[in-house]
Amino acid sequence: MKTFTKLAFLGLFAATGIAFSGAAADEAPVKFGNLEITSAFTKAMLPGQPVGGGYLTVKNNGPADDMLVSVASPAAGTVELHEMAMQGEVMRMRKLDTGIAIPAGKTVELTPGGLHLMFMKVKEPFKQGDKVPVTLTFEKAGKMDITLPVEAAGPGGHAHK
Ligand SMILES: [Cu+2]
Repeated sequence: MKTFTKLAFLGLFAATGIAFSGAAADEAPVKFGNLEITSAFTKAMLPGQPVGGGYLTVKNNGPADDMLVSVASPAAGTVELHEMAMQGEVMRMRKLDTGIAIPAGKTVELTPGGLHLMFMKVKEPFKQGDKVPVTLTFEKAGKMDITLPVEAAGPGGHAHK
């Protein structure tokens, strides 16, 4: 039903010549064992900007806790797991060395202003419309490959100085 609707829309857009641009949130969840990934995206970077944030939602449908322990991407020298949090009156980010817990039965969101992936030493600034390949390593589920569509630069991201 959902597929049919989507196809019908695509047909309509094709017929009327309107460009179709899919939002990340509309893309089907990527399932991997008991884990389900949705809303994965990153943002376009300014020229010369060497770092950028990555965002996604992980749902753990299984009976056991898991943990996102590391992330890698051929598009970045390193990828760290970060958290934005208020320290007194200043918003700071913190590197999470042990990883991000994905408790059994819970959904964990990595979003602008909160938990996020941090792409460091990026070779080519991400451009809107690109897809960034990422390998997520979970403590129990193991390695999982996904792609993050690059959305327009804009508010909600964060820049490092
Ligand atoms: Cu960060």
